[in-house]
Amino acid sequence: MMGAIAPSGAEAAVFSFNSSDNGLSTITKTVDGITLTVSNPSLDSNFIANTQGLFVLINSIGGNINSFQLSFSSAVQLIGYNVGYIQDLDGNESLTLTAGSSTSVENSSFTTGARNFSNQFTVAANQPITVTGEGVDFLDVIQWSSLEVAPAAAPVSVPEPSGLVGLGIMGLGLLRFKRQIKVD
Ligand SMILES: [Ca+2]
Ligand SMILES: [Ca+2]
Repeated sequence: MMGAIAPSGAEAAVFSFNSSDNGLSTITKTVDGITLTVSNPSLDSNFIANTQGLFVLINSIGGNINSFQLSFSSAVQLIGYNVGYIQDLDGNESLTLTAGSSTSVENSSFTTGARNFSNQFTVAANQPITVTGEGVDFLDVIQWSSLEVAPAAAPVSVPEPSGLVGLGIMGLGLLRFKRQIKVD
């Protein structure tokens, strides 16, 4: 386990993947009060996992895993992951994590061991993160043996004055509606 201290200073939570996750359509794990949900694998609706971790990218006869989703029960900052196993990679693989306007692109080359996310972005509670793999060719495998996040304050969203604008438009709409009633 990495057990690293996150940049924010908060103690990181490490979620481990192993054989117990094999065949599940949705994986849930709770560490330090944070529940991780891993869902929507793009292969027969089920994840594949073994002692070396969760297959996050795989080419197999049954189909490819090249996308799935992550979410957390509270706001977290993505820290890193441990690659438990790789197989037959060609150097064209990437994993892209996307949540709203935040993106982290994990580019080749992949090696086993600990790695920080290239962009350690923060997500809100239950905000889905889509993980999409590219460059999935013959026999390619990337497995995560663990995933590390840190508790975070909810991502700051810039308040927009659109509420007022919306009210103004609604007001205009009401005026038009009233005028139409008068005309009719
Ligand atoms: Ca490849
Ligand atoms: Ca290959």
